[in-house]
Amino acid sequence: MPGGVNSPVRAFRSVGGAPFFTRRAQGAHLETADGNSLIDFVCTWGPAIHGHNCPEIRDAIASALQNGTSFGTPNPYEVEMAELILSMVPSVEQVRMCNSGTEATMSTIRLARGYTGRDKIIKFAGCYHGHVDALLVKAGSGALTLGNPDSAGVPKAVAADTLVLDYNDAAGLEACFANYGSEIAAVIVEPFPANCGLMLPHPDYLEKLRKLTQAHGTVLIFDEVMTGFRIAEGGVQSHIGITPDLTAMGKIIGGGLPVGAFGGKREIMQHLAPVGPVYQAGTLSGNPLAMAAGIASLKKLRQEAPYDRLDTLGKTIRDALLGAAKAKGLALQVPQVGSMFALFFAAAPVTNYDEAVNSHTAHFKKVFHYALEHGVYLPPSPFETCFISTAHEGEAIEQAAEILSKAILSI
Ligand code: KE4
Repeated sequence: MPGGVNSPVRAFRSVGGAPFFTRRAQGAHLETADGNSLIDFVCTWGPAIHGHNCPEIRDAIASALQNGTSFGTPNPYEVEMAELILSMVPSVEQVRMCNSGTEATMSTIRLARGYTGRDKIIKFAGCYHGHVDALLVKAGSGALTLGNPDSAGVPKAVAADTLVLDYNDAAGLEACFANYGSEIAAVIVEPFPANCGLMLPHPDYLEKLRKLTQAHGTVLIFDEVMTGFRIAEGGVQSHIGITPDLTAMGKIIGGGLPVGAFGGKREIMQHLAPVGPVYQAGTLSGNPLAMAAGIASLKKLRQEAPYDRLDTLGKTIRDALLGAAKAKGLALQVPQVGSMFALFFAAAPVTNYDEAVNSHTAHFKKVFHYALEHGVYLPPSPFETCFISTAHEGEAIEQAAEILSKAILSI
């Protein structure tokens, strides 16, 4: 396996050192092949909101397994999943299941282009939407110049239809729409960007984005693969009261099994094959095991509504980190929303990609390794977001707060 991993971030290249291997996961902990137990703040990058090896999810998979692993036909599980998603995310009038967040975002882009007949799209520096060619693009020489590939293998011609703007730059947004408005098929955004640490919108920024897209007939896509069902039952869009046209989803809705989904306005979704001209497909889309796992996860969220509890856990960690940084005289920002938080060693809140990359990443690396040596696993990159599960409640969050405080003091 190239780099010994099946996904690059797992190789610890951003923090140095060699990754550990996990043999088992339970609740808030990973049990490593070296016999260590780690309090996990990666939560398999988001899905494990109920903690690892959640009994309800495990039992749901075991029960579905009695009926086989995959049918390749419509099945009751996918109908129940669709009904659950529609009941939890009001902006979603129709939904299509797929097998990863990447498939979900890729499909929303193609659907928006097919629906509008336009080619250009806008994304934002620092936002990650999976490894979609059209979205592995970095900013051109100027905000109004078309993008350049951000990965080998992405043709310039593909990148050329992607405009990359700065998140939170309302003026840049207005200028771009003034220049290209009628040519822009879609804007895709992580409403709370969580792939370059965690960033929050300036007041009215997302409202401005909604107004401009509405005015120009541009499809507004919220990539809620991470934030969906995590920030609130209805994701960021319900938390801030802004309705996108399409939403990309993933992670939590698979309960740890491979899954993605995208959905939104019926008028747009009706352009999808077999009803409309935009092709999209998948052998294992709506897979009964992944659906059973996701249904159990969503039902548990609906039943427990754990969001206030998760926010309390997030604030416990945030306050411990900020308290230690103050005692140490270190400039630290800990953006935190519910069960998501990040660490930026910076003097002021980080509100865009450039500010994120200019933060003091060497300090993060020291904190990462101190924490790991003392039994706490943070994401192995300063440009990721930490996740908390309900299983962290009690001893795990208290232990982690203490260890992370000591990690800051050890710098
Ligand atoms: P997947 O294709 O990895 O299921 O989802 C892609 C994706 C789409 N949109 C957002 C907002 C995402 O955060 C992701 C994937 N998240 C990363 C973590 N930053 C997954 C970890 C990894 O790549 O190994």
